[in-house]
Amino acid sequence: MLYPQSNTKRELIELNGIWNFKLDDGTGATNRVYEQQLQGTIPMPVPASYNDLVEDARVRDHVGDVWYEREFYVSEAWQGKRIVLRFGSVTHYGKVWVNGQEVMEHHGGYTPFEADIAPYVYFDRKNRVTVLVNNVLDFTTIPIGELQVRRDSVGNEIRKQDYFHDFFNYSGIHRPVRIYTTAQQYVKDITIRSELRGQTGVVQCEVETEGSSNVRVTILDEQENMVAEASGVHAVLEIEKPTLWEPGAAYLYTLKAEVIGKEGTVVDTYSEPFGIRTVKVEGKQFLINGKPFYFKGFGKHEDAEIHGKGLDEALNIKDFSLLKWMGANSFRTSHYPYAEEIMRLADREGIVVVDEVAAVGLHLSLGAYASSNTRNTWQTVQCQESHKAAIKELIKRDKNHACVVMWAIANEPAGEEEGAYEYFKPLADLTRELDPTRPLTIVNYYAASPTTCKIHTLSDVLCLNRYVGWYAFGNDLEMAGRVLNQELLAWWELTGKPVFLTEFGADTIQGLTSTVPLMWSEEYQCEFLKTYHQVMDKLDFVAGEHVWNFADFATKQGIVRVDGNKKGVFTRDRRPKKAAHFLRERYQNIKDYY
Ligand code: BDP
Repeated sequence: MLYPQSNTKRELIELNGIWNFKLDDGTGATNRVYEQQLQGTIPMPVPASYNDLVEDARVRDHVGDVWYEREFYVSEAWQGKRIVLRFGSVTHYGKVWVNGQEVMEHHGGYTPFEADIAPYVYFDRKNRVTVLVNNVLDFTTIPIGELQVRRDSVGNEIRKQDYFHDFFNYSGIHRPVRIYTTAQQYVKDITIRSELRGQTGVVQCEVETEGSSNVRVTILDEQENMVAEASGVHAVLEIEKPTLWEPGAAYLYTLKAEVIGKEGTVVDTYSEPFGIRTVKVEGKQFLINGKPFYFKGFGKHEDAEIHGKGLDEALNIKDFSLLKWMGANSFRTSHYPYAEEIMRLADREGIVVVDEVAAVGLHLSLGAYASSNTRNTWQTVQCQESHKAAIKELIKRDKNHACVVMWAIANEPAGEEEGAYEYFKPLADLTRELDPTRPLTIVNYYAASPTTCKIHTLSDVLCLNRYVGWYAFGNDLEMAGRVLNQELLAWWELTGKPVFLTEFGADTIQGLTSTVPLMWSEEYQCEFLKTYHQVMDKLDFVAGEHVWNFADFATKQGIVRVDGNKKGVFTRDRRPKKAAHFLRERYQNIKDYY
């Protein structure tokens, strides 16, 4: 799925801005409200989550359908072209009508979808696009959730959305909405894989086209000099002594694919940036360009005041600036695919990314998030098909990003429960088949220990989330250090694979300080991190560390969360806690390659 672009053959317009919005009362779809202009709407920005934008708990906590609508024009000059309407993401389900006619629907809240709307648009008057957005999570969706339905004293139905992950269920049209045009013969998709043979960069390129398979492929360097060219939909191009994409020193080539029509003229063109770099797991090391790379950074969230999970390019630039200020070189897209704009920024800024699908909460017996009746996760969920679709869509979207060095196909699933292997084996096989060039991981929860975990053989890197010193042995960091050390050694002895601490952190209230490290204080967060550092620094099979979390973030309400999760090293408005300064000292002194 190519990112939309405008160029000499393609035009693009943005449909971002203020849309009409209303909550659905449960009857909208059956009453076919999309056939007319919506009545009784309020203004709502796109992209954004709607939850925090109206001073009404019914909006914030709405469960079910909502409606978005706006008008748009298409140029007369577009007649005869494909006119593609594309949503960067709609969380978690979207159905779209143009001028009252259904054009597409999509399940899954974090990947793009599009359709050619040319048959439905008017060229001589205004058009109307109507979107139904639904935020219900159940055991068939990714992530999973459970709908609780009860009646109040007067018999009205009350729906509550329960879910098993620790971030707020923000909903809405979260990413840009665009229309772009192409000719009828066009570039559908491009897959680029690069490797190094001696001093030569070998770039394999597959171009999927519609209408004509007469394709010219050229590679341009950053100065736009042509460095290689070929023709055909399967091309192998060579670049002598290429400049590699390196962490902290990104270099992006551009692959330009041109579709040649009958008369020998170019009918469509698409330019895809890509980097030349290799990744490989070898013994205890994670190699980028053949050198052992050490991950230092964070688990993040797409989360901010007011916007919720809506794309905010200013926030993203700020976050990348903070990552650099910290000396971090990487982050994980915990716990869902992030906006394409973020991935492009990471490519350009040389930040390494572990790319995660939204398979989070697949652990029905997990601590405070467990529902009252404990169930075997794998006998209860029915989401393997959606999970497969989520993996396919993620890889299709992100396969050409140099920044992506590993796929995380789930976060903290119940790896210790019967049925885990049977659930994950086909998913791991699928991931490897779709992308044999990158390692994969299933991020581990402590209950799936070296003695109980049934799925560690499926991961190339053992990514562990650990909270000893917080949820267990809180206020006993000495003991926490010992437990952690023992467990890491046990993993290494069992598997011989690199260990990557993908989460560890302590909730910390900014401004709560103490002379001795008391839990929740800024000092405790520093001491907690120090305990982990001391353990990891003695173990040469540890290939990385991502602190949980980069910044404080919103969660569902509950007795373990005071205004959200406070494990951020930065506050939600991106002010540094003491730990940011402490960690900065460390990260600045750890080299990307060791
Ligand atoms: C881990 C989860 C993460 C939570 C974190 C926490 O992966 O999403 O936010 O714990 O409890 O289990 O802070």
